[in-house]
Amino acid sequence: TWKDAIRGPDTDTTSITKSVVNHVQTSLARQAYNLDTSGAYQAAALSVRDNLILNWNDTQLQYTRKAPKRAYYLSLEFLMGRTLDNAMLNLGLKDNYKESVDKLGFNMEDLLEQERDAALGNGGLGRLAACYLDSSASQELPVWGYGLRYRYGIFQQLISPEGQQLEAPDPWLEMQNPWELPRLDVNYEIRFYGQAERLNDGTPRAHWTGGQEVLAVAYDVMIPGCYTKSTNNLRLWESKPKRGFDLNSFNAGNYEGAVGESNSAFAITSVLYPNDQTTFGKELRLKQQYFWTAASLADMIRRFKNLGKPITDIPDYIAIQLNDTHPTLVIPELMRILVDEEDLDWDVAWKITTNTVFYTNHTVLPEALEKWPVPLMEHLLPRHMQIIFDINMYALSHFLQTVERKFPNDRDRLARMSLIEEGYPQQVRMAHLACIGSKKVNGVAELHSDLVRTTILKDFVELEGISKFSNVTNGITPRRWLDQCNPELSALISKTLKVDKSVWLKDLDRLEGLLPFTEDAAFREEWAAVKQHNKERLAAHVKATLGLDINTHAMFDVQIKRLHEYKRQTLNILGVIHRYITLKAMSPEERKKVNPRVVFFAGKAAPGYYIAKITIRLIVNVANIINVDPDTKDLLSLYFLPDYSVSLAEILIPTSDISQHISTAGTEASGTSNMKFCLNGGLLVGTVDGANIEIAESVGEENVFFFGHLTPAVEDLRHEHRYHPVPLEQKCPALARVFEKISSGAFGDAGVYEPLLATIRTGDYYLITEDFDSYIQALAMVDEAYLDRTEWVKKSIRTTARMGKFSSDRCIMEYADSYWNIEPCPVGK
Ligand code: 26Q
Repeated sequence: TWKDAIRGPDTDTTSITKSVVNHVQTSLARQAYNLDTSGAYQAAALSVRDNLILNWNDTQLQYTRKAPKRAYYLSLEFLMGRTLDNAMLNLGLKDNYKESVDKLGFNMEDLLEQERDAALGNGGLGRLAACYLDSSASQELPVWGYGLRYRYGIFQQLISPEGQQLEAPDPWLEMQNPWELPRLDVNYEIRFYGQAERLNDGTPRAHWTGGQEVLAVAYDVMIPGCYTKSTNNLRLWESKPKRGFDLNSFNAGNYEGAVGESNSAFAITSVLYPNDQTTFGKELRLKQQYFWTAASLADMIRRFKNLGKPITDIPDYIAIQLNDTHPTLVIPELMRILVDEEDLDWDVAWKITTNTVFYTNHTVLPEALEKWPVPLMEHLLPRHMQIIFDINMYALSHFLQTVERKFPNDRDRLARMSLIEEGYPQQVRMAHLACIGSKKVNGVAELHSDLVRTTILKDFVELEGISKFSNVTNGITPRRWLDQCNPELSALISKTLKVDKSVWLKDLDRLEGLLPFTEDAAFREEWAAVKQHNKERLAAHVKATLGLDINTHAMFDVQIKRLHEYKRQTLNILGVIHRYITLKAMSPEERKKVNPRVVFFAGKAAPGYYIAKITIRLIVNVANIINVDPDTKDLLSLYFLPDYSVSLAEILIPTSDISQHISTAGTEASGTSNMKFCLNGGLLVGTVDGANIEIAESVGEENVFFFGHLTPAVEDLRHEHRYHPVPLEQKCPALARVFEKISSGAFGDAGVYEPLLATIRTGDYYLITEDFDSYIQALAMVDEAYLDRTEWVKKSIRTTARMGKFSSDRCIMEYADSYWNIEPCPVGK
């Protein structure tokens, strides 16, 4: 069985206990008799790690021996969360470890709480990368991740009593990290600045010299597959100064200068940028991008060269997936290596490059498309800037011929498609570079991929043909997002299906087997009891961490995601105020008929995102008022839970009755938490956007609460707002009453919120006023549906049962088959 295959010989409870105690005494150099919880966590983690290392070694040896084509997932973000629980579950050893830890006098739950999240990401894009690693290993695919080992992850969010977000650093490596293996011997020199001189010898070659050189050092994070020996690698690079024999700096006596340079080398991987969905021309960010792509590519090429194949075989052995445009420099860097170092013809190099690289787009918001000023790029990466200009000319001359033939005299088209946007300064359009440098381009949900094809990359589709542009709808790993975060539901599913979870967790369509049980009253009771228990688990957590009492007998209504105007947390909080006003106007008799509701928000705002921070203030101050209002507090309460993280999501998601995914239509590329909620039996309130659409197709539209305008209407409505503005009182009286309430000072100094309200009153780019009425209606339908609890639980069961499509195993197999052309490479076969 898989158990014997993936476990070492010493994985019975007695051996595990021995191993843990041994780690306490040797690795930690502590006495076993006065161990604290933190020490017990460290020792258990080290013991689990021993298993991972053995599997990792066997897996990597197998890859070396079989030399399969490999895929490399390049992502500046990997939002991993905690590892211990996930590793024990994937190894099938959690019960044994629990027993051992018990014997040693500790509680496993307490141990797990000791681990800090690895929060090397902002949100969806980073968590997607983490889910894809889990699925790649679980599917036994030869896939590695490449990223940066930030010394500081996403900032820790503190909320002041007045609702101000404060940011504190996240020094997650302060305690030792048992999940990484430093590979100090695996390192590469990375150059910045300097001069690039073309040889002008009839070849496209150039010499790039001078400037600053820093060292990239590898740290390997083991990624265990679920119920398989396959354990993949996530290689994270750390920057440090190159300490060579630079006689000049010795002779000059410039010791402080040398130390200064070392500081700037360390700076490259010091911190994750906390901005998402916005571009800004920070030099250090561009330095991070090049440092990481250059080190990763050097590593791949060194591994490829060990195979002894001709360099032109690269596309047969390597597929590189770009997680958004952040790693786009891999394209000019690969061209530089092939042209300058391998002395290949430009055309040959370009062919290799465009057969190796694949690009996933995650946004169509214009302000989020990455652009870099040409002067900055020229200064930092002079050779790459030359290559980008050359690609542009080369591509343009091809374009020119084709475009001239297809679209005679269309100069606008060439200007639109150029890699360089004219202006002061000129800017490099990274999405265009990623597109023309890639074999395939994909979006992350059907609607989004359509928008990519018809808006931002329309011209490229017309030129290169539609088949290069396709879709891979996002997914989530059911291991973390069901088995790990909701063990009771997982157990209930296995019991009901009479199928071991080792089967259905890797074949998620099996959940459909739950459908007949919707008619089983006893099963429904159990289903509802799990949800109730999860609410109580959250309530206990909130009590312990924030000292607040939550009514666990209410409907739980959750919106947790990065704060963004397009995600419209404002719509939600304005809706809460509307509900509050409505409740206040009711008689005590009427109120008795109302079902209590608890609304949860969580999410971080980028530190410089002024409007998003005001939204948090509004939420917190509304909570401060309504949670103590004796007329309504039993019927409506509101919480903003600070410092949203993967670990907090794991507690919150299994509690939801409904969750909100209410972006303006056409703005949310996919969303992935929508999938997590549905997999755990929560229903969606959402707009017709991103993956909400496909979720509804799968679970049945009767089980989703849709509202709002559709994507095709959005542009016209915006146009109307700009050119024929209608006063709010006329446009949306219900919302006008909410604004009046806020302006009356009901939630503190109204002036604080004015800039936020103004964005809605004038312009209303995200169409709050257009969707407000139908939003309120949708929430009323939720209330009504919730009255029939039997029917509600049926909806919940059906939703979970039909979520099979959204397993990230499906996504990763699509990438493997239709993009990368790689196959499973199981260990020991
Ligand atoms: C870019 C340049 C400079 C600095 C930062 C950035 C940057 C960083 C992070 C830009 C974007 C991001 C993150 C984007 C993101 O998380 N997008 C989300 O990706 C998910 C996975 O595909 C989708 O489900 C979400 O819809 C999408 O918003």
